[in-house]
Amino acid sequence: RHKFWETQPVGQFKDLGDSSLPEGPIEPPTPLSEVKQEPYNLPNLYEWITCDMESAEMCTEVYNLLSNNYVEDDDNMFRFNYSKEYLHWALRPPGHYKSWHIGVRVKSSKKLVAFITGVPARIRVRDSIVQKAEINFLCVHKKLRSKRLAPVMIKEVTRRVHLENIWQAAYTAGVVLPTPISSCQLWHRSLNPKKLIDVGFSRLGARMTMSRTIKLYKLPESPVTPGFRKMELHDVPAVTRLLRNYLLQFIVAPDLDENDVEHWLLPKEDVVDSFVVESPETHEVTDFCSFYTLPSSILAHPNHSILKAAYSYYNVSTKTPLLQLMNDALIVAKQKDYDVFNALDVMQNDSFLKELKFGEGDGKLHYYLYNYRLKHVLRPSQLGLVLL
Ligand code: NHW
Ligand code: EN5
Repeated sequence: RHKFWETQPVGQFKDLGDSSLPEGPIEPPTPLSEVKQEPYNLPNLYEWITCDMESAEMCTEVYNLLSNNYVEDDDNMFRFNYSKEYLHWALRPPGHYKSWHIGVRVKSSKKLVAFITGVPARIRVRDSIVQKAEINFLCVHKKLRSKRLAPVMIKEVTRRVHLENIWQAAYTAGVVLPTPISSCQLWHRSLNPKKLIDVGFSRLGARMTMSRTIKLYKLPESPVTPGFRKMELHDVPAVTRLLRNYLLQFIVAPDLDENDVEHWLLPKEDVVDSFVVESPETHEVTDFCSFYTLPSSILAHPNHSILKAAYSYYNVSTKTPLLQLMNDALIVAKQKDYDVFNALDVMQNDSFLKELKFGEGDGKLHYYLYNYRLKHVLRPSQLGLVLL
């Protein structure tokens, strides 16, 4: 069934429910001298490149490949359109390796036709901190699909991760592979219902008119929580403390230090937005919320070409009820002209999704670990990790 994945150190379907298998790494690390030193072979027409994401030209080539060939919904109506600024941010966290930004070109024309990336990160699984790569942006040009290029790309990124003495990875996908550590549901909160309906992202509910729908999703003009403001550089220590403490309750979560928080959560225009609640009395930071910006191209619509979507990222409430904090996040997203606010049912998100009028989407997101076995599949609420 899975000719490639059956050969890899990942949980296999046949082992699901076999709790005699130990939790932890599936294979031990090998000495670095035993890691293959040369790249895997590509079909003869193609060559490997390492993508210098500092170069504006390279960034544009990657952007063009992804904006034309990356993930679409089941009905091919929308395609993710990660911006160049977003890619630059996503691929250059503290300690990133240029060698993990991998492209494939056609030798003759130099055209970029495939891509895969890794970035380093630490993850906590129960009590163990594990160094890992987060793998993302696997993409093969539409005209080169089903030629078994993806397994070569995956083996090559694995090799380059191994060369840095890292032996685990995490990734998410909309498709089911051997085997998810958790399967999450995507939820959507309409901010601009008229446009969403016009472009086919959502439908007018039964017995609903457009004006009743617009009224249903109406939000206040500005956040209601006193002390709600944009996160600033001097908030990094407080946000790191809040977040580290909050994430302890989940079985799988990132292990973030102040450098990570500065990179991943300090606001970057049209890439990541973060807000804190600073108590007007004590000036303590008590709560935090964030979302990232991932527009989608609207394929084949006469009047609209871009859907502006915010994706819930990390949120921590200690004083402000989570429901109110997330309502304020919806309000600022609406102020900033997003069309829709998306969220997974991970962490404590279940507690606000229905009340804040999110609806279930038609897409799922499956989470995976490479070379790390868990005894049981996790409920989304046991997962404290959001990948880009
Ligand atoms: S998920 C988004 C992936 N990208 C897209 O969906 C974009 C549109 N699609 C494409 O570009 C986020 C192609 O369809 C792709 C497959 C390239 C997806 N993950 O070349 P073949 C990520 O980036 C398996 C993993 O003929 P293709 C996460 C498939 O099951 N495997 O197919 C990436 C089959 O194997 P099997 C996937 O359609 C995580 C084989 O590929 C997959 O031309 C990567 C078929 O290959 C997916 N999303 O190209 C893993 N989709 O065994 C990282 C298909 O079933 C692992 N396949 O026969 C960790 C590595 C690091 C370890 C470090 C220690
Ligand atoms: C790697 N980091 O399927 C990520 N999107 O629901 C790669 N559906 O937008 C993997 N089909 O339900 C990503 N509208 C996996 C996701 C791939 C993209 C995807 C889904 C997620 C999506 C929309 C549009 C569907 C169009 C037809 C959807 C309904 C919204 C409605 C709003 C009002 C209340 C009810 C729900």
